[in-house]
Amino acid sequence: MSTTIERIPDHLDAAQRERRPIDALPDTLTLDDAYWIQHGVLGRRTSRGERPVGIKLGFTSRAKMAQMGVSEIVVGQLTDAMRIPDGGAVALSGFIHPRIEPEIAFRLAWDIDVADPHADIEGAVDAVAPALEIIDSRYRDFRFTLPSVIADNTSAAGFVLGPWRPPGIDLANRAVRLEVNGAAVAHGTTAAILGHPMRALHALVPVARARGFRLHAGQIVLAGAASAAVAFQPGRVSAIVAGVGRVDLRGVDG
Ligand code: OOG
Ligand code: MG
Repeated sequence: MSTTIERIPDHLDAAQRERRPIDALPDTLTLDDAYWIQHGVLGRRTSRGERPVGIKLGFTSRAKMAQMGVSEIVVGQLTDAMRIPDGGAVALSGFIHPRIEPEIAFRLAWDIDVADPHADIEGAVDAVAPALEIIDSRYRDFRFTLPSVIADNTSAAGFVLGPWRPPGIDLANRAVRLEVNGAAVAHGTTAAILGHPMRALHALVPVARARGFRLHAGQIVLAGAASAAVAFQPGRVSAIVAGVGRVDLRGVDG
C-alpha cells in the first residue's frame, strides 16, 4: 500500500462521508500510529463543527472479541453528530453496513486527571443509562485488525442513550437483551463486560493516559457491548437492561 500514514485520516474520513468501504490498513501500523490516525479523523470531524461528547470502549466482552477476532480493549470517540434521541429514527442510507449492539453508558460529573494514577473515575459517575451503539466499520466486509479498527475510531457511527438512572444502581450481572421488532436477537449480561461494566471505566484511565484522551465533565462513556452485534436493518431496535431500563431506535430506509 502506497498511502503514507499522514494521508490515512483523510482516506478514512472520505470513506465515512461517502459511505464507500476501503481496504484494511497495513499490519505494519503500530498502535501509536493507529491512535494518531484516529485523532486525525476526529480532528477532521471537529473542524466541520462536530463537538466531542464522549468516549467509547470496545472489545470489553468475549462475545465481541470472538465475533471480530480482536482481543484487546480499544477506545474511540463520540461526537454530537453521532447521537440519535431515544425512540428516534435514523436513515440506514447514512451508513455503509451498520450493525447495532446493546451497551451501558456512564456520565462523568467532573474532569478526570488521567495523569493521576489514583484518579477516581468511578466516583465521578453521576448517572448510568442503557444505550444502543451503531457501529459501521469503514473497512470492506467489516474485516480489520487491531490497528485498523483503532484508526477507524473503533467503527463508531451512532449511539442512543436511554433514561439516565442514579449512579448507585446495581450493574452487576444484569441481563441484557437486544430486540428487533420485539423479538430477542441477542442476549448478554453486564457481567460479560470485564466482569462488571465499572471495570471498563477503570480500564479506560490508563488507555486515556497513554493515548491522549481527555475525560471531561458531562462526557458520556460507553462501556462496550455485552453481546455480539447484529446487522441494523429497517425496523425497531431496543436494548433492555434488567433493572436499568430500555432504549429504542428505529432504522428507516432512505
Ligand atoms: C469495533 C467496535 C467494538 C464494542 O462495543 O465492543 C465495540 C467493531 O466491532 O467494529 O464497539
Ligand atoms: Mg460498542
